[in-house]
Amino acid sequence: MSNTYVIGDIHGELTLVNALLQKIHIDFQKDRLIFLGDYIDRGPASKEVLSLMEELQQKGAYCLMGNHEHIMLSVFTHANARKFEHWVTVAGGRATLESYGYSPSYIEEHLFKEAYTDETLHKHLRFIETLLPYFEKEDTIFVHGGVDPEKDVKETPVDQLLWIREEFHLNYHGTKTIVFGHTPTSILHKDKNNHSPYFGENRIIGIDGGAVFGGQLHCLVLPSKQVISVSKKE
Ligand SMILES: [Mn+2]
Repeated sequence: MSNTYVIGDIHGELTLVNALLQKIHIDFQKDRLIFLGDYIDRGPASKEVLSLMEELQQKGAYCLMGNHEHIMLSVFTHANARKFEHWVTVAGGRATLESYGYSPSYIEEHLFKEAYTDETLHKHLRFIETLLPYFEKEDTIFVHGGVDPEKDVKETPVDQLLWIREEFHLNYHGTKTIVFGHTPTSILHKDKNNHSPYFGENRIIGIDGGAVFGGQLHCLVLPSKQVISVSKKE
């Protein structure tokens, strides 16, 4: 029997993802491992998490793109100082830059992309370019944010796949199950203390347990729908 293991938003929490991977026993010969994106920003070890993703991708894991990887790629690709500053000061990019060895004061004084030439960082940007916007199976779609309820996933702009929230949560009515991250499940449960995966009646499964905000990091196992979780409180 082969399993599909799906892991949600990591956001630099290397210790948590390592603890979670230790709890599951993946046989890359027959099992499938899927990461839903948001490896970076806010948490302490974005660089290390990206290195781990590269390593696991080489072993056969599917690493999808999150909106945070999309932001990082775009602020390093396009010359827009305001966007760079927004990533660093609002979107959690500061923690990502720190993980590559830049000090808080250096970052404060250098809010533009040209100041960051670290080799590993640029290698990771090339890795981020290879991330898939979604992964579709016969009966399930895996995606960071969600799908446009009125469009075929293949025709949906990447921006929407990575950013969509309520419009998808409330109106999705397709036949395929959608497994997604991006929106902390406490929001979907409307209960700030409930970080467990959200199984919607409209075949949507949200698994971002908000680990970086003190919630949980989940691994959803398919087809059983078993959930394996870790948190910082353990
Ligand atoms: Mn996220």
